[in-house]
Parts: sequence; structure tokens; C-alpha cells
Amino acid sequence: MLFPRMHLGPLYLIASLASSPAFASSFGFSSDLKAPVGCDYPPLIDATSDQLSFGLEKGCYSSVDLVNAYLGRIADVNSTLQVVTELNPDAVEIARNLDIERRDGRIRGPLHGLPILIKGNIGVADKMNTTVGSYALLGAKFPQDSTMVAKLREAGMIIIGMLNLSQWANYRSSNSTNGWSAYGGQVTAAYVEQQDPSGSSSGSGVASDLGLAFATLGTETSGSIVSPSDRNNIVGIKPTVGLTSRYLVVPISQRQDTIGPMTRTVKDAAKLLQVIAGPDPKDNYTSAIPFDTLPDYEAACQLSALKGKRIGIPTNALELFSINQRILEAFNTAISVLTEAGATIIENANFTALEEFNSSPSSVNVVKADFVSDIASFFSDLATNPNKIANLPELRDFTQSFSLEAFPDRDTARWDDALNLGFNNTSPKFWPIYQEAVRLAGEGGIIGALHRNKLDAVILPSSFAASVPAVVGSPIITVPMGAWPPGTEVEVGKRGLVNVAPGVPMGLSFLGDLWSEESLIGMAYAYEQRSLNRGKLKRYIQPKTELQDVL
Ligand SMILES: *[C@@H]1O[C@H](CO)[C@@H](O)[C@H](O)[C@H]1NC(C)=O
Ligand SMILES: *[C@@H]1O[C@H](CO)[C@@H](O)[C@H](O)[C@H]1NC(C)=O
Ligand SMILES: *[C@@H]1O[C@H](CO)[C@@H](O)[C@H](O)[C@H]1NC(C)=O
Ligand SMILES: *[C@@H]1O[C@H](CO)[C@@H](O)[C@H](O)[C@H]1NC(C)=O
Ligand SMILES: *[C@@H]1O[C@H](CO)[C@@H](O)[C@H](O)[C@H]1NC(C)=O
Ligand SMILES: *[C@@H]1O[C@H](CO)[C@@H](O)[C@H](O)[C@H]1NC(C)=O
Ligand SMILES: CC(=O)N[C@H]1CO[C@H](CO)[C@@H](O)[C@@H]1O
Repeated sequence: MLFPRMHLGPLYLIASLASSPAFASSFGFSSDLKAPVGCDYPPLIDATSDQLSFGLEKGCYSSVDLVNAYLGRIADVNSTLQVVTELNPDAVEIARNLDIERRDGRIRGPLHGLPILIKGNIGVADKMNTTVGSYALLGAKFPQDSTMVAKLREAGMIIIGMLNLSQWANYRSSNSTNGWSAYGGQVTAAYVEQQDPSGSSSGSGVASDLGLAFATLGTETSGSIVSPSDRNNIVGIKPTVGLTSRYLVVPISQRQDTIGPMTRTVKDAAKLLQVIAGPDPKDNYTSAIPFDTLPDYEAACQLSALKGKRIGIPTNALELFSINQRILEAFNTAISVLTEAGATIIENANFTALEEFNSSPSSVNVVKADFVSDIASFFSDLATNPNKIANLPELRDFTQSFSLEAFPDRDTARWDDALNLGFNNTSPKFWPIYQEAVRLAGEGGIIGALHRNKLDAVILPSSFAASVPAVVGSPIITVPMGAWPPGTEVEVGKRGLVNVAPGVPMGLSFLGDLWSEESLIGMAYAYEQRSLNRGKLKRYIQPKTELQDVL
């Protein structure tokens, strides 16, 4: 056990446990040496990779110290927020080896030695369990690391734990809550008590916001990166489907699933995307990547990146989604930032088929059919499948009869619906449905709006950004835009979670064409740097452990 698990009671804002000398003394880097002069210990709630790497290079602290500091921060808040389900028992050892590499002059890349937390549906072949929040997968073994995890390790990142999430990435129940899983409990967010963290990358959103690691990974099928990033005051990139490999990530839909960075700054999201993007023979969709060499995403972060850009507003979508006036006010403020930065705003860049898209069952049916097929092939990839579940009917049986899965209070309606469809994605019935979904969301949605109006991007408030791009697999980046203002009426949703209240964050999304991440990152960076909204918000709970506490 790495550090004591504590139940902290009502007073969570206490100093760390992680200063326990167990780790600090055992390794001869900064802990034992006198720190060089001029060291900076950036507050971990906002620390960037540049700041952290600078301190590592200078010898102010080691990666072991960083791991200990983050473990302390996790312990500070986890009993209240239930963000992290498992810690990596080998994290300190891995950090120690990366410290040795650094000492020997072997730096694997710009994120060498930085700790990261990953969503609980991303496969690991180490001592941790990839459960997707379900007891059905507890004890399952993967034949190897997922490609995402292999890439993180190759880049010298330290995976310190697995994050809680909406169980099955929110593809099980119609009666559950964002951020609840049987295995991990209920995640809540940090801005107001009992805040709905959104989902399904709920733990990824809260952990990145609170600096429980340098950054996190999330996954999105429809909104699962963008929405928790929106509600947790962070940056999220939902990459084009196929830019990041899904090999050994628990699937929902091969046509929509994608893995992306969730970070506190656009530049760090860009750096992390650089690490995880790229072709993988184990995921066919990555063979559609059009670049011989990936773009330099960090280099795209230019303050001037909005100059001369044509940015569209799908005016009909703002109306059809009946967006709250307070969100529209923040959105209008954001638009003036874009205009002042030299962008041209094109109104009426409409999603022409949006009404038909919203009322057509086609996109929902695509996901159902994909899930039935894709979850079965996922089970067949496991090296150890402890409950011998081979397909969706068997998974449903397990879930309905295993008491900790909280059935029937949390039902299995999405699976029931998927099975009731009566066919999967190998059926001849599937293709025309998929074609219709793509026509409505593509030519009739985001792709048509971009092309007809010769746009570089479309913008939307982030809570309305995801559903159309989900179907065509196109990218989105969301950036903090502000918070619900004082006087906002509190809206309490399912099981007492607070959806809307003064101080709950909101984000701005940039939506682009397939593979346009480089350009989206540039625009998002320029907006972020000109608005600096993240720092303006206040939380009710924050971890207290800092680097100084573990040195
Ligand atoms: C986080 O909180 C949950 C729920 O209280 C607990 O089960 C889990 O073990 C905690 N994780 C860590 C890493 O402390
Ligand atoms: C993984 O799950 C097993 C139970 O199957 C448990 O014994 C083990 O401690 C878990 N691993 C971690 C790192 O929590
Ligand atoms: C990739 O496509 C080929 C040809 O259709 C197929 O044989 C193969 O199984 C696919 N691989 C994966 C990982 O889906
Ligand atoms: C776009 O939608 C708005 C709002 O519904 C409508 O007034 C406008 O005529 C539409 N423009 C085009 C070009 O379709
Ligand atoms: C998909 O449908 C085909 C045709 O009905 C069937 O043979 C196959 O078993 C189904 N696959 C799964 C995983 O349900
Ligand atoms: C959904 O959950 C609530 C809260 O536990 C419960 O009262 C209700 O009966 C559930 N509804 C269904 C349809 O299961
Ligand atoms: C992994 C783990 O310890 N999960 C726990 C998460 O929280 C729920 C509810 O609080 C517990 O029942 C789980 O055991």
C-alpha cells in the first residue's frame, strides 16, 4: 500500500499525508540533495508541463516527488469527490526509473517524468484493473497495454491511477447519473457541493481541474470529453475518430469512439495529443490519418492564430437547442474576444438538417448496432475474462444479477434498447441507417456548414457542441468560457446532483473538419490566452498538498 487511505470527514482541506518519509528518503535526487537556488514550486492546481519540466531539469524536485505530491492531493479530496478508483502500486518505482533516465541524459520527450491519470475504460496490462466501473470486468486481464497506455509509457509518463467515470461510459442505464459507477461510486465536481461532474469522463474532468495529476485522458463517443471539460473548467480535445487508437479501450461504437487529452491549458492538450496520436495497425480507423508526419500541435499555439479566420455560428442550432440566455451572454462575450483577435464571424452557418437529425433514430441506432458487435469483440480480446462474459446478453444477465451493480435501481435500458434493435453492424440493414445518420450530421450538419461557408471552424457553447460531430467523427476542442453568474437559479437533477448553479463552469467549443486539430488548437489557444477564464472561477474544495510538502 502506497499511502494510508483516509476518510477525512467534513474538513477536507488538510495538509498532505504523502510527506510520509517512506518514499522521500529512499532515492537520491532532490529529496536528499539541497535544492538548487532559484527553484519554483508551481501550485499544482494550475501547473503546466513547461513549469514542471523546468523544475525537473533543474533538479528542484524529482518525478518521485511529483508522484508523491499528486498521491497526497488525491488523498486530500478523494473521499469527498470519489475521483480515483485505483492507484498504481508501481508508480513510485516507475518514477524512480524515469528519474534515473533523466540523470543519465535520456529524456524520452517533453512530457518525460510527468504523472497522468487515465479513464477507467483504457486498458492497462499492469496491476491495476480496467473495469469501466463494472464488476463484470474486475480481475479481467488484458493481453497487453492498450496502444494509448503504451504510448504514454513510451513518452516517459507515469500512470498513477485509474479514474472513475460514468459506468460503461454512460452506455448502460437510462436511470443512472453522470460519474456514477458500481465500482467507483459517485464522482462529484469541485465548484459547488454535489456538483454533477458531467460525463462520461467524469473523473478525468475533476482530476485534471484539481491538479491530481499533470493531465488526464478521457474518451468520447458523444460528448464524454467535451461535456466534463465544460463543467470542470478545463480544456478538452475530442480528436477526429481514428487520430488516436482505440485498441484495448472498452468500446461503445467503433464509428464514434475516440480518446483525447483533458488538461488545464490548450498548450498541454496539444502536447499530450502529440504523444497519443498516430497510426496503429491494431486499429484500422487510424489508417485514415492523412498525414505522413503528424502536424506539430504545440507549434500551432500562436496568439495570432485567430487572425483572418472565418468562424461560423449555426444560428438555427442556437434556436433549436433553446440555449439558456445566461449561456448566450457568455457566448456573446466570447464572440467579441474572437472578433477583437481578428476573426470574422459568419452568422447563419446553419446545420440545415438539424431538426431532422434530432428526430431521426438513425444516429442512435448506429451506436446500438455498433455496441452489440464491438462489445462482443472486446470480450474476445481479453486474456482473462473472469466472469466468462462473451456478449451483450451475457453482460446484461451478469449486471442484473450482481447486487453491487445496483440493478434495478440503475437499470440496463440502453442495453435492452440495443438488443431490441434486433440486428448488429454486420447486418445489411445497418449500412443505410449509417448513411442517413452521416448525411444528416455531415452535409446537413457540421461538414456542410463548414464547406458552404468556407469556414475554419464553427463555435457553440460546449454543452451543445457534441451530438452532431459525434456521428461524423469530427474534432472539437473546448476551452473555459466562464461560469453561471450570481443569481442563477439552482437546478438539481437526478439523485440530488446539482446541474446548474452560480459558479458552475461553462466552456466554448471550436468544431472543425476531419483532421483539423492543428487549426482548432491554434484558435483555441488564441482565445484562451486572450480570455484567461480558468483562473477567474472559485471552487468549494481544493486539494492542499503541494510539492513543498513532500520534499
Ligand atoms: C476513492 O474513493 C472511493 C470511494 O470512497 C474509494 O473506494 C477509493 O478507494 C478511493 N480511491 C483512492 C485512490 O483513494
Ligand atoms: C485489482 O483488482 C483486484 C481484485 O480483482 C484487487 O485485488 C487489486 O488490488 C486491484 N488492483 C489495484 C491496483 O487496486
Ligand atoms: C482491418 O480491416 C481488415 C480488412 O477489412 C480486416 O481483415 C481486419 O480484421 C481489420 N482489423 C481490425 C483490427 O479491425
Ligand atoms: C439560418 O437559421 C436562421 C435561424 O433559424 C434563419 O433565420 C436563417 O434564415 C437561416 N439561414 C440560412 C442561410 O439558412
Ligand atoms: C451479429 O449478427 C449476426 C447476424 O445476425 C450474427 O450471426 C452475429 O452473431 C451477431 N454478432 C453479435 C456479436 O451479436
Ligand atoms: C430510478 O431511480 C430512482 C432513484 O433511485 C428511483 O426512485 C426510480 O424508481 C428509478 N426508476 C426506474 C425506472 O428504475
Ligand atoms: C474501487 C472501490 O473501492 N470502489 C468503491 C467505490 O465507492 C463505492 C460506493 O462508495 C463502493 O461501494 C466501492 O467499493
